[in-house]
Amino acid sequence: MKTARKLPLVFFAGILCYGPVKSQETVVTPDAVKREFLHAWQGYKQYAWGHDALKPLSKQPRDWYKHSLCMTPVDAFDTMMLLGLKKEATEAKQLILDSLSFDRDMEVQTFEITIRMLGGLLSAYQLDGDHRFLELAEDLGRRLLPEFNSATGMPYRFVNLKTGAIRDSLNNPAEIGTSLLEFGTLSKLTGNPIFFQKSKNALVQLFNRRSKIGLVGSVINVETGEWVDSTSHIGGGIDSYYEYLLKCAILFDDNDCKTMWNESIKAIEACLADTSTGDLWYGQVNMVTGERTGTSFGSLEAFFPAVLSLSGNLSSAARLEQSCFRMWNLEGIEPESINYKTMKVTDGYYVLRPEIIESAYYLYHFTGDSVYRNMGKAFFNNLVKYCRTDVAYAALKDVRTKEKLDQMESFFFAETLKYLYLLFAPPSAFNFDDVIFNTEAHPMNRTRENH
Ligand code: DMJ
Repeated sequence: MKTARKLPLVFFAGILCYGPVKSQETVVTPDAVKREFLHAWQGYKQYAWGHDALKPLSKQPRDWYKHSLCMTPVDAFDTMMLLGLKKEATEAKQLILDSLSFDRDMEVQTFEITIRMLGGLLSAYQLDGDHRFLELAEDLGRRLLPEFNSATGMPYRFVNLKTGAIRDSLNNPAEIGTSLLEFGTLSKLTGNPIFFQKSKNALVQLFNRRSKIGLVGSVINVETGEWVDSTSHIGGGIDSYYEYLLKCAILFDDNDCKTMWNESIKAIEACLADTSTGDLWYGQVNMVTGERTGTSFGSLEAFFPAVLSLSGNLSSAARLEQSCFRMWNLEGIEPESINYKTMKVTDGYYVLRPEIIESAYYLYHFTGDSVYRNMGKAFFNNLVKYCRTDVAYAALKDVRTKEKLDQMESFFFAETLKYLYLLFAPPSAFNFDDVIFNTEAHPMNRTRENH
């Protein structure tokens, strides 16, 4: 008893999660990931059922807008299917079909609703087959369409789901260029080409406004087509624009997207890649002059090894993932950003982001190298150690102090735990080549048929 009282809480968490544990070095199994998923889902069920998310410290529900959009169940559903959690998938499905409605007089952020909700509903339909998922997706897709009614065809950031009123013409490449996987799949499944056309046009319009050296900036006015911020990078606000160029080329066998990706990656490698420290990083430059303006890198940029490996560039992917892992190990868990020249944390926030795990999964898939499962062991153990609460998982206010925040984003279920599970699952458990994951880890089928 004396010894037991001195043991940190994480020891008891360990016993509950995996049975008696030896240490933080415990082997991670797919079942261990599943148990953590169930732990967090149980918390959502008990304290936030029917709402968008659970606040894991206060144990209160959180809704993004006036009415809940069942964001956590929609985002989590396909992970439950992949993990074989049938009972949980059935209860989530019932909740979604009973209570989710988009006929609401409220303004939503088109990017977030597209990647989490539209992506989640489409993959739910493709995995489960229930037509009501597709009906919800189509209804949502139609309500989002007014976002493209700008003079350039690039989307506004917000749209009212009932009235179609749009707002905010200052948008960024990620929010402009991250909808074609979802809108294109919706066109494929409904037979209505409008979704694909509007979304692809937005992507092309954005690409056409690249600078002479092939880069995009951080903020553009979608009415005038003028750049408002010319900082170029691969991080938040631009990241998934590049991801979708490559993924749409593959999913839709689309030659325009292929050309746009090929041109873009050349510019990224020529201007943004930085090996001046001996490691590979991608920093900030001016989109017009190519002059370096910053040496910041963070948890969002860690998506890039996955994209590089999907494009076939495994050596840069592997090198960058090693840099990302160094970032993770600075404080034992990953910060929002560091200065890679000084290797100091510049923003200590950690919101349970998945990107570094996603990249480890892609690299493990393509190389079979156990180094990525070893990284995964650190990701999993550190998440359990620093972010687990009595009822779920919590973000960290600062990785340097490990102080928790009352926040558990739905992408923790959709992405973080899904990629962790897939990293440790036997390769036969999931056929990677059959799908393209959207940026929220919702798998879109690569079949040509309408399902
Ligand atoms: C997710 O919503 C998506 O992965 C998006 O592309 C970036 N941000 C979060 C996860 O960090």
